[in-house]
Amino acid sequence: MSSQASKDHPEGQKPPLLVDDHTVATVRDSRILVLMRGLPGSGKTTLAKDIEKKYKDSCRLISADVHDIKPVARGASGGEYAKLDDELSTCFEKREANLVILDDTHHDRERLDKLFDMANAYHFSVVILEPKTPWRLDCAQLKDRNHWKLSLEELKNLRPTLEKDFLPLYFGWFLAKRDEDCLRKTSHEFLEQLGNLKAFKKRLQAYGCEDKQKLDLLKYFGKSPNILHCTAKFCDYGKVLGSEEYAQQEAVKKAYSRGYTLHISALFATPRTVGAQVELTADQLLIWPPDAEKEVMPKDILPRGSRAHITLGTATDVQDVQTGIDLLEFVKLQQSGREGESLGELTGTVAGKVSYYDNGMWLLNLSRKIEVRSIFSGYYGKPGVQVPLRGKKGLLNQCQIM
Ligand code: 2AM
Repeated sequence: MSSQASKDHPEGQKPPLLVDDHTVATVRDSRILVLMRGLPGSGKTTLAKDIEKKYKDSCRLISADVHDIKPVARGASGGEYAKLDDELSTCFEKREANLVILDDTHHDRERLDKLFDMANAYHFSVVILEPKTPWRLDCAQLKDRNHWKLSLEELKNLRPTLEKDFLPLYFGWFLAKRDEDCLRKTSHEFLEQLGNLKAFKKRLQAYGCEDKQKLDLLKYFGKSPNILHCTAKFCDYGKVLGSEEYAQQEAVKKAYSRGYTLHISALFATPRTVGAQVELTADQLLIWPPDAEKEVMPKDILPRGSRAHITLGTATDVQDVQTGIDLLEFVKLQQSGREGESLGELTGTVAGKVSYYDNGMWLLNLSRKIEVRSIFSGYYGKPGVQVPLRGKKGLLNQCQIM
């Protein structure tokens, strides 16, 4: 980092994707769109260039300044973004970089929505970064620092659109692309082996089939989240009570854009969902909301973190949120002393014992935990963006096994 930038962004305030080795390695295997956000002159460009320098060839920096787009308070008509958007979609389409940084004020909600849609379409997760410079909201100082020569009044008009944190639909750990591909493959393997298990074929009624019929579980769980993730806090863009307080927590702020390894101990399928059980580490529990289990099971006392999961697929008309509820049903049964009926073993990447818990609830206790790398961030786009569960053939199958 240049000495000026170092002064502007003291060590403790640099984002993890600049200073944390594990995060840097994870980012390199992810697809991420970084949106720089802040008033003109607040230090976005310095930070963006530092990130570009760190990631070199795997990174692409696209700047609104280069396209001569002046930041104005009212929603831009959009026309001035045509060239920049062309550059951005070409970059996504041609896979020119797996880390794309967009340097703009990003104060306009409509503009952001368009970018979230584009990121979704190309399976990029989004990280919003704001410079932490002491003058970032000080219009008097920004007046002399911004190269657009915006007046004090113009800056004051822009400020309200940028001083509040931008809350996502949910915060969570988003899997690195490479690890996501592996886990999708593992999930297919699980469903294929489970579907072929004699004991499963004998217990198909809960899945709306006659026993001994052939059920294609990959078809049954038709949809999967666009980017596999483990939700930490559902915020509904700030409408959920407590979401603002969650986002303000020091631990959450520190975690944002940081790389984490998630440990998967079991896979499960029910007539509604297929998912992976995640065992959170002490570090990860620091950003796990204390009421996460109570939110969906208010009457029960369940271990903290026991809802942590990755939705792998859902049956027709079932919402993703059901996966965590299904997982907690297993946890509740186990808490009451039910171990499940041991009905077989799976092999290969999904080696482990299969237990049956009635009502079509199957749990695979993995012999060896699966590790997947992820970045803690937010999902800011529209709800319900999904992809078909049956993915491309020939995905990598090299998940790291503990
Ligand atoms: P999931 O984490 O169980 O897969 C958008 O709906 C995302 O937020 C989904 O990933 C969903 O499920 C998660 N989510 C968590 N809590 C939710 C809630 N109370 N309502 C809706 N979705 C929720």
